[in-house]
Order: sequence, then structure tokens, then C-alpha cells
Amino acid sequence: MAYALWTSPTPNGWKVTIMLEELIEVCVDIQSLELRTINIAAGEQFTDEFTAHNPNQKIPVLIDGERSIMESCAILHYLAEKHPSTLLPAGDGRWDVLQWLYWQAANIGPAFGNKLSYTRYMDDVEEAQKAHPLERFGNEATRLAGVLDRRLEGRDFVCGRTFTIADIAIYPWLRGYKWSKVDITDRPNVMAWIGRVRARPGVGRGLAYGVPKDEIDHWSEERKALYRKGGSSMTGNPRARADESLTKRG
Ligand SMILES: N[C@@H](CCC(=O)N[C@@H](CS)C(=O)NCC(=O)O)C(=O)O
Repeated sequence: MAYALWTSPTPNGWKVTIMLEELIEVCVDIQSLELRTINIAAGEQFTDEFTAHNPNQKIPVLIDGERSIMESCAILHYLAEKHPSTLLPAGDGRWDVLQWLYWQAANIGPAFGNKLSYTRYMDDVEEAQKAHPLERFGNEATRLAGVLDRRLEGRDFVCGRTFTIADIAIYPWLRGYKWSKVDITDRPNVMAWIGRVRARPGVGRGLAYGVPKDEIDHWSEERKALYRKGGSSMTGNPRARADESLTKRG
């Protein structure tokens, strides 16, 4: 199987690199992967070439022959269907996994993503203006961590004893709780699950894409500064905020 993946070392990007490594763990032969790192801080997601593969202009994008797939959770679903394994069980269990996959896309991603942006990246927004979104997205992220904690009660993974694409989708945002400043340390089931997921060899390799091995779990101060600078130029990019044609019309 030959794929191209256009991505960056970010939570949505790591979902797909973890997936590819977890597929290798279940003996899927990914014959070749052409990995292209997209510099989202420099606006490479807005080029015509990128937009032709993803009209939504965000990483990650998976390219499989003539087909391009956008949206990290759709990519997880696509790969799980193409390479059947325990990562998406057959039968009734499948619906359990898919509802938590959708839950991530519709809830965890937006809440943690926005909380992170306002906490670390939106340099050009005044502090007073940040107070409301910080409270709103912070409260929502904390509430969602509570939902996950209750779900994990008595379960090793989100859908029971087996690790699935639901865990892959949710994990990258939760592991970054310190960077987003969402305190989940009072959620014992979530904290234990983060440790269990991180211990998987496929997850370790998936997180290593784009990050030096000794910085996978603890970024250096230089890397944090680099991410802060990159995140700020990304959120400050006018093309990330408004459709140009609308701006012109307005
Ligand atoms: N819902 C999308 C979100 C993708 C997304 O927000 N990607 C970010 C990086 S994590 C991005 O490309 N940002 C660039 C931008 O917003 O201009 C998914 O899950 O794939």
C-alpha cells in the first residue's frame, strides 16, 4: 500500500502517524509512505497545490492514489476500513468506536484546540478579550475530561479492553493538557489511560514524527518557543481567520 501524508507535528497530525504505526503493529504492510511536512506557520496550507487536496486548508491530508482524504478522524476511519483489524472491530462494537470517534471530532478537538490557541498563540488579541473564550473553552475542555473519566471507569481503553481508533483520536489532545493548560490531574482514569496509551510502541513511534526522540514527552524551552512563535503566526494569518473573497466583499 502506498500512501502520501501531508502533515505537521500537531495533535491532529499525530493521530494519523500513530494510526500508521499501529497498523504496522497489527502486521499491515504499509509498503511506502511519502511524508511531506507542511509548514502551517508559514501558510503552506493555503497554496493551490494543498487546497486541491484539502479545500478546508488544514493538515492532515492522506493521499491514496487518485483519492485525497481530509479530516483526521475520517482518515482514521478510512485506514481502519481499508485494513480491517481490532482498531475498528466488526459487528456491534464498531458503533461504539465510531460514536467516540465522532465525539472527539465534534467536542474534544474544538474545545482543546481553541483553549490552546487562546492560551498560547493569540498574541495579537488583548488580554481582556481573551477572558471569555478562555473561560468558555477551558470549562468545556474540563467538562469533556470528566465525561472521558467516567467512560474509562472499569475500562482499559475508551471502548473496553481493546485499543481502537477512538483512543487514537482522543489521546493526542489529552496528552497535551499542560500545553493547553487544562488541568485533568484530578481525573484518575484519564491519567492512567494516558500512561497506558503512551506505553504502546506504535504510539511512541507515531509521536516521534517531526519531533526529536528526546523531546517526544518533554519539549525543550527552545521547542516551546518555536511552537509558540509558529502558533502565533498561524493564528495571526488573515487567511486563517476569514475567507479572502468575503473580506473583499465586506
Ligand atoms: N478537524 C480537522 C482539524 C485540522 C486542523 O485544525 N489542523 C491544524 C493543525 S492541528 C491546521 O492545519 N491549522 C492550520 C490553520 O488553521 O491554518 C481535523 O481533525 O483534521
